[in-house]
Amino acid sequence: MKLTGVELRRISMPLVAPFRTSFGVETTRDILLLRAVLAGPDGESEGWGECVAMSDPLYSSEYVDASADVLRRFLLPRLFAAPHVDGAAVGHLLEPVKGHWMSKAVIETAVLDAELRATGRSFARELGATRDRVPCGVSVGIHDSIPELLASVEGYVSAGYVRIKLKIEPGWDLAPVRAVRERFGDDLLVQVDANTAYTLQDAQHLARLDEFGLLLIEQPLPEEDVLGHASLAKLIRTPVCLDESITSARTAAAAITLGACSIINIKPGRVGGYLEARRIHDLCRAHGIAVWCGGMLETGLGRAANVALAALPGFTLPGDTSASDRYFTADITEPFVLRDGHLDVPAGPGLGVTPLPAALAAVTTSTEWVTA
Ligand code: NPG
Repeated sequence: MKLTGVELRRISMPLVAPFRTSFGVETTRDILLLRAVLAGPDGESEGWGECVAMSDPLYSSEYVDASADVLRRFLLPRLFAAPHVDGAAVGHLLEPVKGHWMSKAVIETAVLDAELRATGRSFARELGATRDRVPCGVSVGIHDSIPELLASVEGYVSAGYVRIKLKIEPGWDLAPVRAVRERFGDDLLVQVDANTAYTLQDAQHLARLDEFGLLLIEQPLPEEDVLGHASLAKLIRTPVCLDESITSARTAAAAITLGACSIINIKPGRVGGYLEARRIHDLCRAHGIAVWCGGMLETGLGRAANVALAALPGFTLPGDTSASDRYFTADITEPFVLRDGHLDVPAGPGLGVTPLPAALAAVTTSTEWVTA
């Protein structure tokens, strides 16, 4: 197939409630969607992808304006110039461009979606999914007070979420975790996520989380501090999980070898796409490292692909794959609905979902058509 054109579409999606992490507050998701059009022997096909980059480079160095720019100027021209493009080829064709994992991921996903739609195959099946529904966790932001946090957690627990992730930062760690344990008991699956907010000097303090029987602590130290995580893992009993530090199967292999983590959060956008995400899954499975699927406040489009990935056999922990209504009052696809703590894995061709035209139009802030 040949890539003939790409639509870059920006949408603005207000969140149902502000989402606060150690690096900032999200109130509206400013999202870049990409629609790829390919021509093949049997005619044209098109596919969609959702870029997970945020407005500001605070989670990682990537941000949405930069993503549109690098796609326009460096990534798409390489693909337009290639005589043959399919999902498996995108990663190789874009390898000379350094970094920009989220931007590479969105075009690879759209090409895969187009290719699979054209041949009637589902994304989940193609990746190697072995389940038709996945258990779901929910990520709970930093709140202004413990009572407000407990009210939020209460709502999610009664909705059926099977695992709670609490965002933490210095000054908001032991007390919220203790309060959630006291209120909901020891059986609730609870984990924490620091988004790089601590240093190795905080090891003794973080060891005080040990008594709460957490599933894991996610990315306590800076992205580049893989050795620091290896040291920390020896000083605390809570299993260390990496997110920001893992940008490829290669960095995952290094982190595992160094003993920096016993669990990995796989976010396809952070590692350049679903095919690299699958390689990390395979690597972790071979090494006995548990994985789970992270989230970046995606719409139904990105969620469909994440849920497909989360259905692979090595995803043994519930992911940040929450239902549409956890994020938005109106999703751009048919909403993902939590049933018995699970989301169904889409089974139709490609991602199995497409944006609903009216819903998409209502949130679109700009569109741009890019060709060779
Ligand atoms: O449910 O999609 C979701 C959000 C899960 O906490 C979540 N994501 O650090 O993992 C993270 C965090 C995040 C959110 C990161 C927004 C970057 C931006």
